[in-house]
Amino acid sequence: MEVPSRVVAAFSETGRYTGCRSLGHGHIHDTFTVDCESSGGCEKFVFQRINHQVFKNIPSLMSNISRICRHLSSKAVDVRHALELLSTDDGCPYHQDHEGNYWRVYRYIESSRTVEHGATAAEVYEIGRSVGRFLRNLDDLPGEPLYQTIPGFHDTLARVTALTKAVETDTHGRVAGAHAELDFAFASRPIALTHDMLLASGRLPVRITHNDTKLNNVLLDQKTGAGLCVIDLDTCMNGCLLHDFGDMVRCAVSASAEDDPEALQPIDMDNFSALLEGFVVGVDGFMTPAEWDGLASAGSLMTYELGVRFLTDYLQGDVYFKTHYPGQNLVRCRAQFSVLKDLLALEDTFRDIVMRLR
Ligand code: GN1
Ligand code: MG
Repeated sequence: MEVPSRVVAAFSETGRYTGCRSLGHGHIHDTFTVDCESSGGCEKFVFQRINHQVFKNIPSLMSNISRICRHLSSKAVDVRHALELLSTDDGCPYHQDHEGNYWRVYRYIESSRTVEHGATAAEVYEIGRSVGRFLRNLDDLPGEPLYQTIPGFHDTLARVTALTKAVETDTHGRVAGAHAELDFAFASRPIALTHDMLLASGRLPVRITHNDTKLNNVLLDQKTGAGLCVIDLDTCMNGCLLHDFGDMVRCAVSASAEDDPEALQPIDMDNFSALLEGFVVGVDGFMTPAEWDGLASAGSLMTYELGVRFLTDYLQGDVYFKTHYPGQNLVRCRAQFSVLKDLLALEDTFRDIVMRLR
């Protein structure tokens, strides 16, 4: 698939379309880099066809993202520290093509790279610092609260309820082949309950959070490795800081790919420490005591939640996450649960590391 030239033409600022490649490994949208030529020379843009099954209200979604980009760029000390969203000629931050698809465009951030898995301590430090800075910079976003793009996105208990429903309906006859994973998922429900009680206690502040902080959603400088910019802003909305920290822990401490059928790599404690140090520098003093208390178990929570989501999608016939082979969502679930077992066994050690830094 390519970006149709009529779509590129809708954003006339880009110039004349000369080439296109697919970009990244996202599970939701279709992403491309597009080369264009204008009197100013050649320039690269990132075009995304937005998944409007997942994000149903595109105008509200894109209004969130425009506000966030403008706010972050007003604070950025370097143009590469904030995404620049382009508008169509009539000033709209997205374009709907004749097939009903929605498209948006960012200026490509030059000399940047992402890490998929197997990150070094230096890389996770920079990723932690970038996400911390991102949260801090969004703390004073002016205006109305952001639109909730996916309500209940990190309501882990509701995710477990959705799994229960998927088991009851068993629309694809897959429950029989997933007993071990289902038993583990339901036996681990206290992880979700504990966090739910903490949230309900009101001790955790509601902040603007990113909600999808896997490693490859942070761009690093190709040469220096410095953290540049947090991308993939669709799920930015009111949330809990621990979800952002926890999702980074999930990816930073295991060298395995998200669908590694073995996922036997040992948990990397140095990466946990580096991630935490970077994050603490980035948020620069704004964490509350309850947030500090939750850091050690945040990785388990997010790993559990994602395992449950992959398992639910597997049972429902792979309708949400893109898959590249049959059974991939079950393999992803197993990999998450394998990492989760290791994380749970190490929570006291994580707690000691957090205490030392605190
Ligand atoms: C999806 O779009 P992408 O690939 O960055 C998902 C995240 C999951 C992640 C797992 C909107 O993120 O919640 O953690 O896959 N995003 C959405 O790889 O559901
Ligand atoms: Mg992404």
